[in-house]
Amino acid sequence: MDLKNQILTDIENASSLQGLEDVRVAAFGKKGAITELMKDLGSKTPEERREMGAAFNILKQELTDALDTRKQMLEEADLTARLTTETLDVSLPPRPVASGKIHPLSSVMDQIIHIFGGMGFTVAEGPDIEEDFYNFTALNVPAEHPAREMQDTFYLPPGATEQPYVLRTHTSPVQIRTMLKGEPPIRIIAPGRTFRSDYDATHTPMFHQVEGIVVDKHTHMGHLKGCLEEFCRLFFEDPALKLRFRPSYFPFTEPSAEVDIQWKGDKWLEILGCGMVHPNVLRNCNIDPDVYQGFAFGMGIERITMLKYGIEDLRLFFESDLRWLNHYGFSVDARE
Ligand code: 2NL
Repeated sequence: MDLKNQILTDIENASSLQGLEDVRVAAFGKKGAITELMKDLGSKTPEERREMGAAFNILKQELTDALDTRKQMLEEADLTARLTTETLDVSLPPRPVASGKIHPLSSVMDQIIHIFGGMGFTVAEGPDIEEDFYNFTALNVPAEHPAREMQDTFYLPPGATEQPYVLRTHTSPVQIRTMLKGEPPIRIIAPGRTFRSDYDATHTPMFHQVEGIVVDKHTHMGHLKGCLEEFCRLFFEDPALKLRFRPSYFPFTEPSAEVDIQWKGDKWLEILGCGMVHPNVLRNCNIDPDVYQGFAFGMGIERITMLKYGIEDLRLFFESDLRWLNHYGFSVDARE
């Protein structure tokens, strides 16, 4: 009993978790006082063993409970001490760490939104999976047009509806939806993913586009030229950049043009397509072409990203190669 009281006193007096652990080891460790007593049990008669064994179990339980109680108390005291002394300055800047990079396409998308935002455009979005109507029919693309061919367009397996679903081949359907929903004046850009069944050195089945549209009562070709010239000069960071408008054809614009920029003095490079919104497209969106006119344009984001940053291989955009991303990616801080 002396031993028991001694241990209980030691437990009570332990002032730290380590001190308490020392008391436990002194009692229950390999060479502990209680362990040694238990060893003696082997030399006793069976009756003595039974009696003493039962007493030991009670003793053991009592000491274990005392140890647990004291341990909990010391842990709580420890925590309270830490909470009152330790402080954390949440206003400190983060330590510089090796951080991730912004993908060049993400950066260019942000730049495009920023530039057109400055001209009063807002961003519109729509689904990647589109109805044939929004992707082709409303855009004045005739039923027999080659763009609708299975080889070029990803058609989804036919479902319960008559309308076939497609992966949008351009972001124009976003603009169709915007026109059907609202009233002019309209001034939006539609950046996003687009899909075409094509894969070689200059085509990937998924790519990015930004289209834009302006519809108002007196919108004309001069607005189109001024807007695109402003965009190209800001995007390529050259206030004297020369543009060339070449006549072209799209089913959804009339007249249509392709725009080239003068590159490194002598070369002309095509960078976008544009035109005045075809009256049929306006009509399909319940806009009266005798009252309203619009201009629209579309460009490939991969292409202008490659031009601006001298990226040679299109396919590497989508390989998720960390060395490539580290080289061409943008630091979060340096991002526009
Ligand atoms: C290109 C050419 C273009 C449009 C896209 C458009 C959209 C509506 C109405 C009329 Cl809703 N036009 N979009 C117009 C001309 C050209 O894209 O080369 N894209 C990569």
